[in-house]
Amino acid sequence: MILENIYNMENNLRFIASNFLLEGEVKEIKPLGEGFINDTFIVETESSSTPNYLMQRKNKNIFTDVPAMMDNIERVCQHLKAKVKAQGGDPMREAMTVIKTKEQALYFKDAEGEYWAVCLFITDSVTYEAADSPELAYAGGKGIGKFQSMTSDFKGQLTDILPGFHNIRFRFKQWDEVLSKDHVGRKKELMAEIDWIEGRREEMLEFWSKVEDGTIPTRVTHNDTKINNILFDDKGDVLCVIDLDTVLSSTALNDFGDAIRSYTNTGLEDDTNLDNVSMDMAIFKAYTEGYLSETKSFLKPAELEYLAFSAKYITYEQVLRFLMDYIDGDNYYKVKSPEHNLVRTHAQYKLLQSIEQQYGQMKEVVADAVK
Ligand code: GN1
Ligand code: MG
Repeated sequence: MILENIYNMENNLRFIASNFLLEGEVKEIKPLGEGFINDTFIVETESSSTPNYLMQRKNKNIFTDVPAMMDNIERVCQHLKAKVKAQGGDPMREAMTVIKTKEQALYFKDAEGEYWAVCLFITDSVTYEAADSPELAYAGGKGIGKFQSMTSDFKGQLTDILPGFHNIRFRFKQWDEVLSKDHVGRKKELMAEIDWIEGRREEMLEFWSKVEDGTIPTRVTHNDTKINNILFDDKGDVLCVIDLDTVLSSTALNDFGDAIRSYTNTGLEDDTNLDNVSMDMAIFKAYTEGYLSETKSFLKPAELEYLAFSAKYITYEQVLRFLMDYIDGDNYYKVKSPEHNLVRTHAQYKLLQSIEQQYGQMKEVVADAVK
Protein backbone atom coordinates (compact mmCIF):
# COMPACT_ATOMS: atom_id res chain seq x y z
CA MET A 1 0.00 0.00 0.00
CA ILE A 2 2.71 2.42 1.01
CA LEU A 3 4.80 1.43 -2.02
CA GLU A 4 1.79 1.98 -4.23
CA ASN A 5 1.31 5.47 -2.76
CA ILE A 6 4.92 6.34 -3.35
CA TYR A 7 4.61 5.04 -6.91
CA ASN A 8 1.48 7.15 -7.49
CA MET A 9 3.07 10.22 -5.97
CA GLU A 10 6.18 9.85 -8.10
CA ASN A 11 4.02 9.46 -11.21
CA ASN A 12 1.92 12.42 -10.27
CA LEU A 13 5.01 14.57 -9.73
CA ARG A 14 6.37 13.48 -13.09
CA PHE A 15 3.09 14.44 -14.69
CA ILE A 16 3.17 17.87 -13.02
CA ALA A 17 6.77 18.39 -14.18
CA SER A 18 5.88 17.35 -17.75
CA ASN A 19 3.73 20.47 -18.06
CA PHE A 20 6.71 22.80 -17.74
CA LEU A 21 9.31 23.79 -20.32
CA LEU A 22 12.18 21.77 -18.88
CA GLU A 23 15.40 21.04 -20.70
CA GLY A 24 16.48 17.39 -20.78
CA GLU A 25 14.79 14.22 -19.51
CA VAL A 26 13.56 13.99 -15.92
CA LYS A 27 15.63 11.45 -13.96
CA GLU A 28 14.25 11.75 -10.45
CA ILE A 29 12.00 14.01 -8.37
CA LYS A 30 12.81 14.20 -4.65
CA PRO A 31 11.35 16.18 -1.74
CA LEU A 32 13.55 19.02 -0.51
CA GLY A 33 13.61 20.43 3.05
CA GLU A 34 10.55 20.64 5.26
CA GLY A 35 9.07 24.05 4.55
CA PHE A 36 6.26 25.18 6.82
CA ILE A 37 4.32 26.72 3.99
CA ASN A 38 4.96 25.20 0.54
CA ASP A 39 6.00 21.65 -0.52
CA THR A 40 9.26 21.71 -2.43
CA PHE A 41 10.81 19.10 -4.73
CA ILE A 42 14.01 18.96 -6.70
CA VAL A 43 13.65 17.75 -10.27
CA GLU A 44 16.89 16.15 -11.47
CA THR A 45 17.50 15.72 -15.17
CA GLU A 46 19.41 12.86 -16.81
CA SER A 47 22.37 14.73 -18.26
CA SER A 48 24.90 16.92 -16.50
CA SER A 49 24.57 19.39 -19.37
CA THR A 50 20.91 20.10 -18.59
CA PRO A 51 19.82 22.02 -15.47
CA ASN A 52 17.96 20.77 -12.41
CA TYR A 53 14.82 22.51 -11.20
CA LEU A 54 12.90 23.36 -8.04
CA MET A 55 9.24 22.48 -8.23
CA GLN A 56 6.84 23.74 -5.57
CA ARG A 57 3.25 23.20 -4.62
CA LYS A 58 2.23 26.62 -3.36
CA ASN A 59 0.15 26.78 -0.19
CA LYS A 60 -3.14 28.14 -1.44
CA ASN A 61 -4.54 28.63 2.08
CA ILE A 62 -1.92 31.29 2.77
CA PHE A 63 -1.41 32.50 -0.78
CA THR A 64 -4.99 32.89 -1.89
CA ASP A 65 -4.06 34.44 -5.24
CA VAL A 66 -1.23 32.32 -6.66
CA PRO A 67 -1.55 33.78 -10.19
CA ALA A 68 -0.99 37.31 -8.80
CA MET A 69 1.82 36.03 -6.62
CA MET A 70 3.60 34.44 -9.60
CA ASP A 71 3.10 37.58 -11.64
CA ASN A 72 4.74 39.66 -8.85
CA ILE A 73 7.65 37.21 -8.70
CA GLU A 74 8.18 37.19 -12.47
CA ARG A 75 8.17 40.98 -12.73
CA VAL A 76 10.67 41.36 -9.90
CA CYS A 77 12.89 38.59 -11.40
CA GLN A 78 12.86 40.26 -14.82
CA HIS A 79 13.81 43.58 -13.23
CA LEU A 80 16.67 41.95 -11.32
CA LYS A 81 17.92 40.12 -14.42
CA ALA A 82 18.07 43.35 -16.42
CA LYS A 83 20.09 44.94 -13.60
CA VAL A 84 22.50 42.02 -13.31
CA LYS A 85 23.02 42.03 -17.10
CA ALA A 86 23.67 45.78 -17.15
CA GLN A 87 26.27 45.30 -14.42
CA GLY A 88 28.01 42.56 -16.42
CA GLY A 89 26.86 39.72 -14.14
CA ASP A 90 25.27 36.36 -14.96
CA PRO A 91 21.47 36.77 -14.94
CA MET A 92 20.95 33.00 -14.66
CA ARG A 93 22.94 32.79 -11.40
CA GLU A 94 22.46 36.19 -9.83
CA ALA A 95 18.67 36.21 -10.12
CA MET A 96 15.95 33.60 -9.92
CA THR A 97 14.51 32.21 -13.17
CA VAL A 98 10.84 31.25 -13.27
CA ILE A 99 10.22 28.38 -15.71
CA LYS A 100 7.00 28.69 -17.68
CA THR A 101 4.59 25.94 -18.64
CA LYS A 102 4.22 24.75 -22.21
CA GLU A 103 1.20 27.08 -22.35
CA GLN A 104 3.47 29.98 -21.35
CA ALA A 105 1.86 30.29 -17.91
CA LEU A 106 3.84 30.98 -14.74
CA TYR A 107 2.09 28.15 -12.84
CA PHE A 108 0.26 24.89 -13.46
CA LYS A 109 -3.09 24.16 -11.80
CA ASP A 110 -3.64 20.42 -11.33
CA ALA A 111 -6.90 18.44 -11.30
CA GLU A 112 -7.21 18.93 -7.52
CA GLY A 113 -6.93 22.69 -7.91
CA GLU A 114 -3.40 22.80 -6.47
CA TYR A 115 -0.98 25.36 -7.89
CA TRP A 116 2.52 24.37 -8.95
CA ALA A 117 5.47 26.51 -10.02
CA VAL A 118 9.00 25.73 -11.17
CA CYS A 119 12.22 27.68 -11.05
CA LEU A 120 15.76 26.96 -12.11
CA PHE A 121 18.01 25.30 -9.53
CA ILE A 122 21.22 27.32 -9.31
CA THR A 123 24.17 24.91 -9.17
CA ASP A 124 27.29 25.29 -7.00
CA SER A 125 25.42 27.41 -4.50
CA VAL A 126 25.32 27.22 -0.71
CA THR A 127 22.71 28.16 1.89
CA TYR A 128 23.13 28.54 5.66
CA GLU A 129 20.57 27.77 8.32
CA ALA A 130 21.90 30.22 10.91
CA ALA A 131 23.99 33.39 10.88
CA ASP A 132 26.45 32.11 13.43
CA SER A 133 29.32 34.48 12.67
CA PRO A 134 29.52 38.25 12.12
CA GLU A 135 31.09 37.60 8.70
CA LEU A 136 28.06 35.63 7.58
CA ALA A 137 25.68 38.22 9.07
CA TYR A 138 27.54 40.97 7.16
CA ALA A 139 27.22 38.99 3.91
CA GLY A 140 23.51 38.38 4.57
CA GLY A 141 22.93 42.09 5.21
CA LYS A 142 24.74 42.88 1.98
CA GLY A 143 22.52 40.36 0.16
CA ILE A 144 19.26 41.94 1.28
CA GLY A 145 20.76 45.41 0.79
CA LYS A 146 21.70 44.50 -2.78
CA PHE A 147 18.19 43.19 -3.45
CA GLN A 148 16.70 46.47 -2.21
CA SER A 149 19.22 48.54 -4.10
CA MET A 150 18.55 46.70 -7.37
CA THR A 151 14.77 47.05 -6.94
CA SER A 152 14.86 50.65 -5.69
CA ASP A 153 13.89 51.92 -9.17
CA PHE A 154 11.22 49.25 -9.82
CA LYS A 155 8.38 51.15 -11.48
CA GLY A 156 5.53 48.64 -11.66
CA GLN A 157 2.79 48.13 -9.11
CA LEU A 158 2.95 44.81 -7.22
CA THR A 159 -0.33 43.19 -6.26
CA ASP A 160 -0.85 43.17 -2.50
CA ILE A 161 -1.26 39.40 -2.16
CA LEU A 162 -1.04 39.42 1.66
CA PRO A 163 -3.08 42.47 2.68
CA GLY A 164 -1.97 43.98 5.96
CA PHE A 165 0.94 41.56 6.35
CA HIS A 166 3.24 43.79 8.44
CA ASN A 167 0.65 46.47 9.09
CA ILE A 168 0.18 46.68 12.84
CA ARG A 169 -3.11 48.58 12.53
CA PHE A 170 -4.48 45.61 10.59
CA ARG A 171 -2.97 43.17 13.13
CA PHE A 172 -4.68 45.05 16.00
CA LYS A 173 -7.97 44.71 14.18
CA GLN A 174 -7.46 40.92 14.02
CA TRP A 175 -6.21 40.93 17.62
CA ASP A 176 -9.25 42.82 18.94
CA GLU A 177 -11.61 40.43 17.16
CA VAL A 178 -9.82 37.30 18.36
CA LEU A 179 -9.74 38.58 21.95
CA SER A 180 -13.37 39.54 21.96
CA LYS A 181 -14.37 36.08 20.70
CA ASP A 182 -11.94 34.17 22.95
CA HIS A 183 -13.54 31.09 21.49
CA VAL A 184 -11.33 28.48 23.13
CA GLY A 185 -11.40 30.24 26.52
CA ARG A 186 -7.64 30.78 26.80
CA LYS A 187 -7.74 34.53 27.48
CA LYS A 188 -8.26 34.37 31.24
CA GLU A 189 -4.87 32.68 31.76
CA LEU A 190 -3.03 35.25 29.67
CA MET A 191 -3.48 38.60 31.38
CA ALA A 192 0.29 39.25 31.69
CA GLU A 193 0.95 38.36 28.05
CA ILE A 194 -1.96 40.50 26.84
CA ASP A 195 -0.48 43.42 28.80
CA TRP A 196 2.81 42.99 26.92
CA ILE A 197 0.88 43.73 23.73
CA GLU A 198 -1.40 46.46 25.04
CA GLY A 199 1.39 48.34 26.82
CA ARG A 200 3.16 48.94 23.52
CA ARG A 201 0.16 49.50 21.23
CA GLU A 202 0.53 53.30 20.94
CA GLU A 203 4.27 53.20 20.29
CA MET A 204 3.78 50.74 17.43
CA LEU A 205 0.86 52.64 15.88
CA GLU A 206 2.83 55.86 16.02
CA PHE A 207 5.59 54.24 13.94
CA TRP A 208 3.13 52.75 11.47
CA SER A 209 1.39 56.10 10.96
CA LYS A 210 4.71 57.34 9.48
CA VAL A 211 4.41 54.63 6.82
CA GLU A 212 0.76 55.49 6.24
CA ASP A 213 1.43 59.21 5.75
CA GLY A 214 4.39 58.54 3.44
CA THR A 215 7.11 59.92 5.76
CA ILE A 216 8.58 56.43 5.46
CA PRO A 217 8.41 55.40 1.77
CA THR A 218 7.14 52.16 0.30
CA ARG A 219 9.48 49.98 -1.75
CA VAL A 220 9.81 46.45 -3.12
CA THR A 221 10.29 44.25 -0.07
CA HIS A 222 11.05 40.55 0.33
CA ASN A 223 9.24 39.88 3.63
CA ASP A 224 11.05 36.69 4.55
CA THR A 225 14.65 37.78 5.11
CA LYS A 226 15.91 34.74 7.02
CA ILE A 227 19.48 33.79 6.12
CA ASN A 228 18.40 30.57 4.43
CA ASN A 229 16.69 32.63 1.77
CA ILE A 230 20.04 33.84 0.44
CA LEU A 231 22.17 31.82 -2.01
CA PHE A 232 25.93 32.16 -1.68
CA ASP A 233 28.56 30.95 -4.12
CA ASP A 234 31.35 28.61 -3.02
CA LYS A 235 33.59 31.61 -2.22
CA GLY A 236 31.02 32.95 0.27
CA ASP A 237 29.82 35.81 -1.95
CA VAL A 238 26.10 36.46 -2.28
CA LEU A 239 24.57 35.17 -5.49
CA CYS A 240 20.93 36.13 -5.02
CA VAL A 241 17.90 36.24 -2.77
CA ILE A 242 15.48 33.33 -3.14
CA ASP A 243 11.90 32.50 -2.05
CA LEU A 244 10.19 35.51 -3.55
CA ASP A 245 6.67 34.33 -2.65
CA THR A 246 6.13 37.24 -0.30
CA VAL A 247 7.51 40.10 -2.44
CA LEU A 248 5.25 43.05 -1.75
CA SER A 249 5.25 46.82 -1.67
CA SER A 250 5.97 47.81 1.90
CA THR A 251 8.59 49.55 3.96
CA ALA A 252 12.19 48.35 3.62
CA LEU A 253 12.32 48.59 7.40
CA ASN A 254 10.25 45.43 7.71
CA ASP A 255 12.90 43.44 5.85
CA PHE A 256 15.60 44.85 8.09
CA GLY A 257 13.64 44.23 11.29
CA ASP A 258 12.70 40.68 10.33
CA ALA A 259 16.31 39.85 9.51
CA ILE A 260 17.43 41.17 12.90
CA ARG A 261 14.67 39.16 14.60
CA SER A 262 15.94 35.95 13.05
CA TYR A 263 19.72 36.54 12.68
CA THR A 264 20.49 37.92 16.13
CA ASN A 265 18.50 35.52 18.32
CA THR A 266 20.99 33.52 20.43
CA GLY A 267 18.24 30.97 21.11
CA LEU A 268 15.46 29.37 19.10
CA GLU A 269 12.20 30.94 18.01
CA ASP A 270 10.48 28.37 20.22
CA ASP A 271 13.15 27.97 22.90
CA THR A 272 11.76 26.58 26.15
CA ASN A 273 14.80 27.85 28.03
CA LEU A 274 14.46 31.62 28.03
CA ASP A 275 18.03 32.00 29.30
CA ASN A 276 19.14 30.98 25.80
CA VAL A 277 17.30 33.86 24.15
CA SER A 278 18.83 37.30 23.65
CA MET A 279 19.80 39.75 20.92
CA ASP A 280 23.43 39.33 19.87
CA MET A 281 24.93 42.80 19.39
CA ALA A 282 27.91 41.62 17.31
CA ILE A 283 25.55 40.00 14.81
CA PHE A 284 23.35 43.11 14.80
CA LYS A 285 26.37 45.32 14.08
CA ALA A 286 27.63 43.09 11.28
CA TYR A 287 24.22 42.76 9.57
CA THR A 288 23.62 46.51 9.86
CA GLU A 289 27.01 47.35 8.35
CA GLY A 290 26.54 44.89 5.49
CA TYR A 291 23.03 46.15 4.80
CA LEU A 292 23.93 49.84 4.92
CA SER A 293 27.01 49.35 2.73
CA GLU A 294 24.52 48.71 -0.10
CA THR A 295 21.65 50.99 0.91
CA LYS A 296 22.83 54.11 2.70
CA SER A 297 23.16 56.01 -0.57
CA PHE A 298 19.42 55.88 -1.28
CA LEU A 299 17.58 55.28 2.01
CA LYS A 300 15.69 58.36 3.23
CA PRO A 301 16.58 60.03 6.55
CA ALA A 302 13.27 58.80 8.05
CA GLU A 303 14.17 55.21 7.14
CA LEU A 304 17.58 55.51 8.75
CA GLU A 305 16.02 57.10 11.82
CA TYR A 306 13.70 54.12 12.33
CA LEU A 307 16.08 51.34 11.29
CA ALA A 308 16.84 50.17 14.84
CA PHE A 309 13.20 50.62 15.81
CA SER A 310 12.13 48.22 13.05
CA ALA A 311 13.74 45.35 14.99
CA LYS A 312 11.45 46.15 17.93
CA TYR A 313 8.46 46.54 15.65
CA ILE A 314 8.79 43.22 13.81
CA THR A 315 9.66 41.27 16.96
CA TYR A 316 6.68 42.81 18.75
CA GLU A 317 4.45 41.95 15.79
CA GLN A 318 5.69 38.36 15.96
CA VAL A 319 4.87 38.16 19.70
CA LEU A 320 1.40 39.44 18.84
CA ARG A 321 0.94 36.97 15.96
CA PHE A 322 2.00 33.94 18.01
CA LEU A 323 -0.12 34.96 21.01
CA MET A 324 -3.11 35.80 18.82
CA ASP A 325 -2.88 32.40 17.14
CA TYR A 326 -2.73 30.72 20.56
CA ILE A 327 -5.83 32.59 21.74
CA ASP A 328 -7.52 31.78 18.44
CA GLY A 329 -6.96 28.03 18.96
CA ASP A 330 -3.88 27.60 16.69
CA ASN A 331 -5.28 28.15 13.24
CA TYR A 332 -2.34 29.74 11.41
CA TYR A 333 1.01 28.35 12.51
CA LYS A 334 1.63 24.62 12.49
CA VAL A 335 2.05 23.50 16.11
CA LYS A 336 3.89 20.48 17.50
CA SER A 337 2.22 20.63 20.94
CA PRO A 338 -0.86 22.36 22.39
CA GLU A 339 1.33 25.01 24.08
CA HIS A 340 3.66 25.56 21.11
CA ASN A 341 2.35 29.01 20.21
CA LEU A 342 2.57 30.10 23.85
CA VAL A 343 6.17 28.85 24.06
CA ARG A 344 6.92 30.85 20.90
CA THR A 345 5.20 33.90 22.41
CA HIS A 346 7.38 33.77 25.53
CA ALA A 347 10.59 33.21 23.57
CA GLN A 348 9.87 36.10 21.17
CA TYR A 349 8.95 38.34 24.09
CA LYS A 350 12.28 37.57 25.73
CA LEU A 351 13.95 38.60 22.48
CA LEU A 352 11.89 41.79 22.37
CA GLN A 353 12.97 42.67 25.92
CA SER A 354 16.60 42.07 25.01
CA ILE A 355 16.23 44.37 21.98
CA GLU A 356 14.58 47.02 24.17
CA GLN A 357 17.43 46.82 26.68
CA GLN A 358 20.04 47.29 23.97
CA TYR A 359 18.09 49.80 21.90
CA GLY A 360 20.29 52.82 22.71
CA GLN A 361 23.39 50.97 21.56
CA MET A 362 21.62 49.71 18.44
CA LYS A 363 20.85 53.29 17.45
CA GLU A 364 24.51 54.19 17.91
CA VAL A 365 25.58 51.29 15.69
CA VAL A 366 23.27 52.55 12.94
CA ALA A 367 24.51 56.13 13.32
CA ASP A 368 28.14 54.99 13.07
CA ALA A 369 27.44 52.83 10.03
CA VAL A 370 25.92 55.70 8.03
CA LYS A 371 28.77 58.11 8.71
C1 GN1 B 1 6.23 32.18 8.58
O1 GN1 B 1 7.32 29.65 7.47
P1 GN1 B 1 8.20 30.83 7.35
O2 GN1 B 1 9.31 30.81 8.36
O3 GN1 B 1 8.69 31.10 5.93
C2 GN1 B 1 5.52 33.51 8.34
C3 GN1 B 1 6.43 34.65 8.75
C4 GN1 B 1 6.79 34.48 10.20
C5 GN1 B 1 7.46 33.11 10.43
C6 GN1 B 1 7.71 32.88 11.89
C7 GN1 B 1 3.61 33.91 5.10
O4 GN1 B 1 7.33 32.13 7.71
O5 GN1 B 1 5.75 35.87 8.58
O6 GN1 B 1 7.64 35.50 10.60
O7 GN1 B 1 6.62 32.07 9.93
N1 GN1 B 1 5.15 33.63 6.93
C8 GN1 B 1 3.89 33.85 6.57
O8 GN1 B 1 8.41 31.70 12.06
O9 GN1 B 1 2.99 34.04 7.39
MG1 MG C 1 9.14 31.66 3.49
